Amino acid sequence: MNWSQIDENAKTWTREAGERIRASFNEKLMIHTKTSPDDLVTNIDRETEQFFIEKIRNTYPDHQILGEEGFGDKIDKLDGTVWIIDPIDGTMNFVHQQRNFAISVAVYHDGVGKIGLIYDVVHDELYHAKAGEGAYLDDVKLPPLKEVAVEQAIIGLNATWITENKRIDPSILAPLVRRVRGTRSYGSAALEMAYVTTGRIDAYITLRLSPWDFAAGLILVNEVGGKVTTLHGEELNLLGQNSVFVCKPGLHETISKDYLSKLK
Ligand code: 2AM
Ligand code: CA
Ligand code: CA
Ligand code: CA
Repeated sequence: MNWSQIDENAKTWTREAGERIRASFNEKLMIHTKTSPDDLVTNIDRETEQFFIEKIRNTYPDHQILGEEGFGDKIDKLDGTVWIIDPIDGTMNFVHQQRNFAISVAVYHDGVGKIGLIYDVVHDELYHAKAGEGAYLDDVKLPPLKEVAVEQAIIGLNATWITENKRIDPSILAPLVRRVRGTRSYGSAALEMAYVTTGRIDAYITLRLSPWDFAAGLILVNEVGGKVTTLHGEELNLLGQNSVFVCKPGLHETISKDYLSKLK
């Protein structure tokens, strides 16, 4: 398997997809809702996923593709080479703000992460990693993450999770919010994982993501020594939905012990 060639192709196609998305800003968007009024999809999400699928099928007919918008394959195991793609992560931001969204592309082989790309389309910034070779922002290699005290940490967290909701007792994370230096919510899981990779935030906690939301971020964060698990500390399942806890080393253990151990 020529992983350098796959990596080069993945980067080229991702930048090209980004260029098409930037060009679409001048056109009228078609916006639809999916599972709820807040769950949006546009013609550009769909067209971008189809763009990747055509490229991958033409070049690598034996690879499998798992994409959010469903134009890829129905996958129930991770055997062989699998591309996991979120054509636009942060669709609500894309629609409302025309910024704070990303393309997320990951390539796994027999369940092992090989290539992770997160492309901040508007800033033309590509976060990328090849397993075992470190993580980069464009041409700059990112240093290993350093430990930080809870009191000095900024965590990525949506306010939903400290108000009444279906997934977590708000009294578990509220005391953490009071103790940390600050919280942020960017509305793109992929970008939040890229921000943990660069150290702009120290952790990211969320209650329900799908494989395409975290597949690339998981590879990036691992390359700089960060830890990615469910809120219960388990390995993420790339074939289903997960709670996701992304963290600097050390801080992961502290937050797990002091707060997440209270989870049922
Ligand atoms: P998306 O924009 O690709 O749908 C928003 O907080 C983050 O959660 C985004 O990364 C978003 O990805 C993701 N997300 C996952 N499931 C979602 C859902 N059902 N509705 C809205 N956002 C969802
Ligand atoms: Ca979506
Ligand atoms: Ca997503
Ligand atoms: Ca998406």
